[in-house]
Amino acid sequence: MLHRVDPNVQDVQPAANSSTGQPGRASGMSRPGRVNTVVDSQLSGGDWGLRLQQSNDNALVRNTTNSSYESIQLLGSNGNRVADSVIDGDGIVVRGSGNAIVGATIPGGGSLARPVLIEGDANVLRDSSIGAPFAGQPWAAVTVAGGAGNVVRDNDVVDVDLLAPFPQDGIFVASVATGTRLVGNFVSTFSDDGIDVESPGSVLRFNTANDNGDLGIEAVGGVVGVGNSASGNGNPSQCVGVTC
Ligand SMILES: [Ca+2]
Ligand SMILES: [Ca+2]
Repeated sequence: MLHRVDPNVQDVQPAANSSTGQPGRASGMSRPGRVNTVVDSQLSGGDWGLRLQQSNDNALVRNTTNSSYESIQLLGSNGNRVADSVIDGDGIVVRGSGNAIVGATIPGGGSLARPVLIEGDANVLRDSSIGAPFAGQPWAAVTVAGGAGNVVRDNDVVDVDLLAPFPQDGIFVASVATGTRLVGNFVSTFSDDGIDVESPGSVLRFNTANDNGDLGIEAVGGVVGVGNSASGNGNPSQCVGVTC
């Protein structure tokens, strides 16, 4: 197992090493302007897999994390890149701005956190595969909970079945999030809506939402929609608030 953590970083905190049970190696002081990288690590167990705390412009690449609470946490951390990683367990939380999550596989199904939870501004989630939230909560697979100008683009967001006991959406944009853009996502088989947008001023372009329990896309007034499509959803309207 490769497990490389830059020795000059204190604020990148890996959880307990899966094979040794020892805390991940992280010591020393981060240096202003230095970009730290965590590459090809496999981390399981612990409360989190990788945590960035007030730490900017780092790269987390090709890691596999599986932890019991938020496998990757970006907390007060900006401009970080999470690429080509498997984020199992309880997914990823982004509390910061200008972060990019690209090429992630996020199976979902954890029980303490959402698969993807985004706060802060101008974060991007793209080219990723996201599965179902924990069946026992009314959660979405991808939640934009706040912030301005976040982008969710070209992702596959697919639940395992329609039978969750709580209404669950594929992508949910909260009313307090401003200027969110959802582009080119494929969303299917969630128990409630494929995409549910509660924030006027959001922009939805070329998304596809099929075979969900209620609507393909549910949007409040003031949402801008272009080129979206929906079919096979339980509600014959297919989409509300945007044209499909
Ligand atoms: Ca909904
Ligand atoms: Ca609904």
